[in-house]
Amino acid sequence: MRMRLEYVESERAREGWRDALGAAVFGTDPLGAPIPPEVPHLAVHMPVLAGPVRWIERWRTDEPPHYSRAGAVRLACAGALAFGALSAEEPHEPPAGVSGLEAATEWAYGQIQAALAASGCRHLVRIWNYLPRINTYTGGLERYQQFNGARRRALLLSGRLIRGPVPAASALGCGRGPLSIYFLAARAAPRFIENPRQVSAYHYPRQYGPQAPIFSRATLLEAAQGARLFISGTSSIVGHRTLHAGDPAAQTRETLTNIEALLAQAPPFTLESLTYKIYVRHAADLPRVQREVDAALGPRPRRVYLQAEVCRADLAVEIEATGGCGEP
Ligand code: 3EB
Repeated sequence: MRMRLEYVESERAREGWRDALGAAVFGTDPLGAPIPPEVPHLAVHMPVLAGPVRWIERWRTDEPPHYSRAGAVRLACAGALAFGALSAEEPHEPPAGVSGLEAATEWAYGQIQAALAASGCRHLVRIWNYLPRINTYTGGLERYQQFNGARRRALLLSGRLIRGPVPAASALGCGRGPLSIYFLAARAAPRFIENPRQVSAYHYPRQYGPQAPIFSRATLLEAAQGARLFISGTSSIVGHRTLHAGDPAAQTRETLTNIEALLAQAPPFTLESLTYKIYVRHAADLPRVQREVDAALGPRPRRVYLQAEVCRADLAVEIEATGGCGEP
């Protein structure tokens, strides 16, 4: 089975849904995209930079998926792969001792666990997490740190590991809306790749929050048609420290160096062979980020830019990338 990742403008998205596993719509008005209701999808309030009013990120295969629902999770299964999407409102009156975001996160990850069991694709390969006000503190804890604690508790509760074989991930701030999560899962376990330049996220020291974020730096899924590589959101972090605070150009270069270090462990992928999703905290930094990205990647690789809060306040840019999914 082949797998394709594409970014389409909503005006051009009338076609191409018959073999769609799922989609995520990014923009200031993400709700207006023409997506067939059976296809799992999410709307993420996140401005597009240097592009159309909205990007539809669409995952396609070459066989018609089977669509279903497991609890709150909308699922599409094709071959040995599953795509799932769900959103979770934060309760105004959460159970005692947890915040609304923590309650929503624990509930969402419980739903995902149940959906994975139902789908037969037990192995989480890649997961995207979008939540509003990610850098805001409530009750003395940043919302990203609240999310980290709740994600960790939910994974432990469902009997999953919290280091080693954990999915590649992204976690970013969106403008508003519920906690929104989509994921790719597989019947077979992927390979889990760490970055020799970086402390594994699940081993970050406590100065970044009482509970560490749980994700692998990348996962690699082998298939008869070739491997697919899923690189987590990557930033200007070396060891566990942020480098080049206040210098978005240098942060972009460091981030790309981090991605190259990962690629060295995942042949035959190269910087040129990937598709990129680039999150820029301040729109005003876009030209500086673009200049570095263009210099490193050249004209060929597909890339989209979004404006988003990144999970450390001193990070100006974060880059995720995917390989082996139908790039040029
Ligand atoms: C970092 O390297 C940057 O919490 O799921 C990147 C990718 C980041 C995923 C997550 C966070 C997450 O720590 C932040």
